[in-house]
Amino acid sequence: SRRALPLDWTRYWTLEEIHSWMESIAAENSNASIISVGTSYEGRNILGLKLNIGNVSGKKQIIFEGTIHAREWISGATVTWMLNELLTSTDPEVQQLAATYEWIIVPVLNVDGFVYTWTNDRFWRKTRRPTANLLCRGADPNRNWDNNFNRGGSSSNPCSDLYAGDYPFSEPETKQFSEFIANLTNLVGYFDFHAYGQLLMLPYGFTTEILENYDELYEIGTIALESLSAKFGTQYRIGSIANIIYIASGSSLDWLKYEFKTNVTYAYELRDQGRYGFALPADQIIDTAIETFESIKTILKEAQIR
Ligand code: ING
Ligand code: ZN
Repeated sequence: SRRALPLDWTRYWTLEEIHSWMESIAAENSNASIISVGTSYEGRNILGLKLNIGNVSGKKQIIFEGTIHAREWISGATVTWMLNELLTSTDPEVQQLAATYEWIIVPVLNVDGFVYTWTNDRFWRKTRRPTANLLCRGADPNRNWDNNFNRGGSSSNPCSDLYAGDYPFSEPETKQFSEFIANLTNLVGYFDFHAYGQLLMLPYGFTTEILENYDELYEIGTIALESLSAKFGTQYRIGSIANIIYIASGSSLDWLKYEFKTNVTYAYELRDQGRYGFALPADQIIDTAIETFESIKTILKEAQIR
């Protein structure tokens, strides 16, 4: 029996609501299908939605990764809003954008952690897999990727929020998502959503060195932040992870850039700047999503012409 579906973004949705909402989209829309990234440590499905208008093969693919960190609820809320916008917008520009790419959208990657933030600890960050320390569970899924693993900005202590994990890809969520990504044939863009701090971040986290197409991504990102702030005046800063926030090794963004050579790679620290932090009130979801989507539209417009 189908439950009543959430119809708006005036409150945060549970994992069940997010998943059943995606399932109903896939059931009602021939251009959308459910993708299963895999199964979490606690046995939950990690679900995403693939949107391919016209079901054209060979389209360039773009990933939105949401909620790799459990407590960053605005991440999944922003990602679901943007998915809905791509599906339902009447703006010809958005409709054209939606049709240009194949969208791979995973609102909640860290499903176990996310459920735990609803049931036990609103500020849980990590996965929920047991570690060598009986008292402490979970690895930081954004330090667990197989690229410069545990070489700065992470911890070997299982009780730390930055625990890199027992070994690279020790967590089923990161392992299966990386395998899913490695099987994609046309990936051109990767967007990763965190909170909070209002930053637009580029690779790398493991080094402060400026590499590959940093200058191009910086230039595009700077223009994108103008369209972001044009909506509601929200101010962001841009820079590489290691330079603008801190050294962080083993992240998904570094892996995508370094191992997978994805051209357009950005990570967001969404609203706010610390007033509410992870507990961003739900009445800011829609404006956060609107301004974020403005910046993404600009990035894809600018990146295409280069
Ligand atoms: N911030 C991110 C973190 O994992 C980040 C910053 C993003 C680092 C992308 C590396 C790559 O620490 C939060 N708030 O989680
Ligand atoms: Zn995060």
